[in-house]
Amino acid sequence: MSSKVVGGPTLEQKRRIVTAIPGPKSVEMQKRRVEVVSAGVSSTLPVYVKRAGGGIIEDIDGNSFIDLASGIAVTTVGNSNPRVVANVQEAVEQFTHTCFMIAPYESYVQVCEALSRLTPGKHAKRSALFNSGAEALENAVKIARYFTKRDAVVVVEHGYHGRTNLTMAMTAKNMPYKKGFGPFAPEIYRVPTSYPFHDGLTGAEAAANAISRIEKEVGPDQVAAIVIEPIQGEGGFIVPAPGFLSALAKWAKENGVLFIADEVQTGFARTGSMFASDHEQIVPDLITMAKGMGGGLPVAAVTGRADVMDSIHAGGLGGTYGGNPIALAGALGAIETIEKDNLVEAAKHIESIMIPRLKNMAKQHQLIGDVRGRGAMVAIEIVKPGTTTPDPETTTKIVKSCHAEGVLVLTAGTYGNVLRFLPPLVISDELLNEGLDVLEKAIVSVS
Ligand code: PLZ
Repeated sequence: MSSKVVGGPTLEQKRRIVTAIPGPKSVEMQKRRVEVVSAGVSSTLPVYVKRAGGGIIEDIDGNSFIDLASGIAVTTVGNSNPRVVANVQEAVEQFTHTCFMIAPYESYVQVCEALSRLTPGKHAKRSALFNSGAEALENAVKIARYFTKRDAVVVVEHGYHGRTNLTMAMTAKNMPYKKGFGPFAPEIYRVPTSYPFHDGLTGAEAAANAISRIEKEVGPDQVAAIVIEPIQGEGGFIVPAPGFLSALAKWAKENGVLFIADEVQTGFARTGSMFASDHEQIVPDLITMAKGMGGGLPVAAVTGRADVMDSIHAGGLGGTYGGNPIALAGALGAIETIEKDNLVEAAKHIESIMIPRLKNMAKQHQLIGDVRGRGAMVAIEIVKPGTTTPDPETTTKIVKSCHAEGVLVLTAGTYGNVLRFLPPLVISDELLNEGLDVLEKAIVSVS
């Protein structure tokens, strides 16, 4: 990589398609890739990235895409954000690794201080740092089981929590996450969620269904924790009906069950508040975080009640790389940017542009069954016109058309019919609107 190549905010903020997608250089690269990279690892848009920043990703053929994905809700502060870059450069020259379990360093403490301050609730908290979302979930479950001396873990329909053995068991969807990869970890119980577009229930009704299932089929005194995404991500950007989460949290408290909010995708300003739990004044016992936390570097955390987190014997939590100093330098840059540049407001602003425009499109195009989301975590559900029947084929067509026109969008959902938008919070209004123009054209072309 040439040292002259700069991405980040200096990258021209302009969509530009100069070749077929993928372009000839990416096609060449793809030929090399299939000879060495496992076929089990796939890419949504097989254009090879040269640089990225702001709301743009530029590929090796010179095409520039509007980024409505943020590497799956990771580059919330923008790619190569200046504070992230400066912190990482400084840290990498000081030391690359000592292992916090061997010889500790300040950035780990600083990040945990920030997590205590930013996560919901004013109670005493402690944190432990890890490398990935799935690893944070694994540890949250370990901690909950240890503290409660109970085994059962309750998750919900359409939930996503990762690809390790335990988190595959916690994840709902078979393809592509689970098929053939079992047997899965035991003592995971899946109960109904709140999915207003499909179940038509109030939050209280949906919670009553879930709680009844737990009480009848699992037994409250067997349950260590309920683990739930406050807005379900991979499952289709499902915003639960108001009151659903708070009813579950209340039931958990009354039954000695820990309420664990998986904020891996929703955390760090993404939804127009620092954490999605804040929208319903939920104070989880434990929170799992990753993605947006690191500004693009791999770092994850579990933060929670001090009595729970400190119940673990010394040495019970850890890992060689957990809280790696380079990743933490990135995290400190990302957190500082979110706070100083008020990215919570930026996410609300993105919502104020996207939701009305998408609702307007839904009025004109019956294949948009639902428009939902909060902040810069927004989605539309594609259905057979006038019904709630999922239409994954049309969804794929829309996505392909957007990609060919230089707009990177992702799908989600158990039925593969949700188009989701996760722009970096630093995207300009112009690029965001242009991305939506391209989307609208794609929808018209398949209507
Ligand atoms: N919990 C809520 O969204 C990761 C998965 C992409 P890791 N979501 C993106 C894919 O296909 O693997 C996620 C999440 C929630 C946990 C995770 C897992 O986080 O960092 O991917 O392990």
